[in-house]
Amino acid sequence: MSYTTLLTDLSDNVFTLTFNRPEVLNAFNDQMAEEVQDALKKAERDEAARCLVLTGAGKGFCAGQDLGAMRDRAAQEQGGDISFRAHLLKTYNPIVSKLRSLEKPVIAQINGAAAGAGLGMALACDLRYAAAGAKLRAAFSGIALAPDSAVSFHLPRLIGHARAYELAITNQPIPAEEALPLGLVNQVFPADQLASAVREIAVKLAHGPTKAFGLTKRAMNKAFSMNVDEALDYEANLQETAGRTADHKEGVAAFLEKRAPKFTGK
Ligand code: T3D
Repeated sequence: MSYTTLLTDLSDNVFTLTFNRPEVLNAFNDQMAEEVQDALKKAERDEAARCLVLTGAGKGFCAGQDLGAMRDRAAQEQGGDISFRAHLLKTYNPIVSKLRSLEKPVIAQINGAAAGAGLGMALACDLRYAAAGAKLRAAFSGIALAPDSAVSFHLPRLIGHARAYELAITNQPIPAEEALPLGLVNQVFPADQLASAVREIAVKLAHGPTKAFGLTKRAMNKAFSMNVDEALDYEANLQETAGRTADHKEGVAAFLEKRAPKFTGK
């Protein structure tokens, strides 16, 4: 599949996916939703892709659903009533699920506004690095919608119910500098240094023990729905897998030989 709404790049074991509809701050139309799903499947399958970076072309990260496309969709339906549920099931839901289940570190490089489903994409990533001045905004209530794209799942887990609910219903924009102490982003960089700073982090992660990173993600995903004894048991199972990787053997050997490990992701 060739892409018209995305740019993709694989180099140094880092797979970069750039939303590329800058004239609308990279808002999603259906084409982009389909292309993102395809690109994520490729990145998941490709062993050379050991860390993913999601970012936006131009001055936005992603402004969520393209509202022009939404209006056109409504106009095409008889009586103007569209099925939001059906649309979410074929667009944002599979993307968010894939970002969470993909067993490689996924970074959101938030270069500018992240709103609505665009905020959902950022929150579904494992790590968020933002440009100073970039704004995060729930946006849904601005058009009288409730949160989707797992914003109602991730936001309260990251910042607690009261703050999450407040952000959702006031639609107040949160600048990256305020998002940092809230725990919504991992780090903020000057806008002109964001891409190089994230690249450095991503390349380092891409040369780490990929399987162990993936199992760590699996454990933490699962821990949301387990008690401590279940979590302990689940960890023991995952360690059985991690302990049998070549990277584990290399990590122990490197430590004992007082040298840096060379992880291959195997
Ligand atoms: O089934 C379903 O589809 C339901 C799914 C819903 C998922 C959702 O994502 S709902 C939420 C949809 N998103 C929004 O409501 C956000 C709308 N945008 C904004 O609130 C603001 O644009 C931002 C806060 C994101 C950024 O503000 P600012 O001041 O930096 O930029 P701007 O000037 O508003 O936007 C720049 C351009 O992008 C502008 O176009 P123009 O005037 O230069 O030609 C603007 O119209 C366009 N744009 C921004 N967001 C969207 C958009 N065009 C279409 N759709 C957008 N979402």
